Amino acid sequence: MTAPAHTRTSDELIRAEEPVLAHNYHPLPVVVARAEGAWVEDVEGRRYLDMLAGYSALNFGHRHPALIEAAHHQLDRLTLTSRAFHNDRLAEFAERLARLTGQDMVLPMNTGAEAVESGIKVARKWAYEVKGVPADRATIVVAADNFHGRTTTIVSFSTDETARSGFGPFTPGFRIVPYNDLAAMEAAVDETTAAVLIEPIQGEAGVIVPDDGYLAGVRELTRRAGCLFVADEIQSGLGRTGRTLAVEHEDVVPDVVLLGKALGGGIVPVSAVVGSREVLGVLRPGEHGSTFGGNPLAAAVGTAVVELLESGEFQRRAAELGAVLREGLTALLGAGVVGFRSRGLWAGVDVDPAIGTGREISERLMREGILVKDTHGSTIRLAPPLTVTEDELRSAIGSLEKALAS
Ligand code: IF1
Repeated sequence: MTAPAHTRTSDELIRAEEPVLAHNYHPLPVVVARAEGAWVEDVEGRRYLDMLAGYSALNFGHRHPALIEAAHHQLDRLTLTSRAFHNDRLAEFAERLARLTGQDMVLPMNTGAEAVESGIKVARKWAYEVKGVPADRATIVVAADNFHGRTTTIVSFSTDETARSGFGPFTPGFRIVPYNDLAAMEAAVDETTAAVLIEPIQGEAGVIVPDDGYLAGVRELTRRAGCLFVADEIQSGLGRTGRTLAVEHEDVVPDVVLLGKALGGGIVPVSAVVGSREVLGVLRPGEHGSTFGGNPLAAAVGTAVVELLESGEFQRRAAELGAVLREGLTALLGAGVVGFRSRGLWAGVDVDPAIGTGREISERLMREGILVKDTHGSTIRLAPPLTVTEDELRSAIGSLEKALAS
């Protein structure tokens, strides 16, 4: 007789997963049972400050009251219709998301990878129907060290062998250029190019912030070449960097913006492709779709997320507390931190490899009551909920200092 899950200890639950759960992750040995705001609690009641926030899917903290209220309200009315019928939540979600992002139209999907895949399909169709690229000849220029998701087409243009090898054959039509290199991008764009697809800040690569002027350069280059600028803001967007979208740091408006993660408030998967009418207008009935895309529960939660962002309060908090984070990390340079990149409440911190790997540092931090995730090598990523208080942030930096010294 298997004991009901809620009476098993953390260790028992971790052991129970082993024979039955695919091993596509190597989680830290912590079993979260409940959470609120920036804090999570494990099965035994130990509390941790969540400095990963679901890879930036929990920008508003765990179970933000306004988002939970919107979800509860919708759960008691209607959760799914499919898009074979209209529902009474989708118009408002599309209107307010388009306004928030300064775009004309919205294609609602579910996961980030689906938004990326949909963006690729729309860019290609735009290239054939509007730009006049010959059928099946469209190319898309992407950056080395990109991360856009895990589907076979997306890993086709990954430069991370761990994410790519063993999953071929791969989708053709992608050209890879170094990130933050306008000359290389210029050389790769030609009359077959449908779009340039980049992250305004590369997340998984270690929060790589490009030189000032890079995003504006990509905007100018794509406009001149007559191809689309598609910005993947799935991780960098929705307040994380101190602006609604990271491209706003250079006053750039892409042709297409891909959104996900925090758009679902940490409650349901919600993603979207937002763009100009000229681009998203190429889709006609039956040409693209999704069982859950635009469902009323997702639209209700997504609208509540957009409402939180309309005030600008979370963007301001991320900018102000981002200065505290930057100051705290600067003080650790030479004390175990060999370098860092940050924008708003998002940082990639390079730890001295002699002190330990990113994983070892993450495990030490876990023992200090702080949850983070390593990216590659000895780099850890810090991305707390934008609701984190200044005291919580300062205590996390203090814990990092202790973990580096121990
Ligand atoms: C994992 C990190 C990885 C993303 C950007 C699209 C997607 C993601 C910029 C796809 C997803 C997640 C996936 C998750 C770990 C995390 C991640 F950078 F955020 F840390 F892997 F790089 N564009 N990122 O960051 O969105 O389909 O996952 O909803 O796969 O391990 P998704």
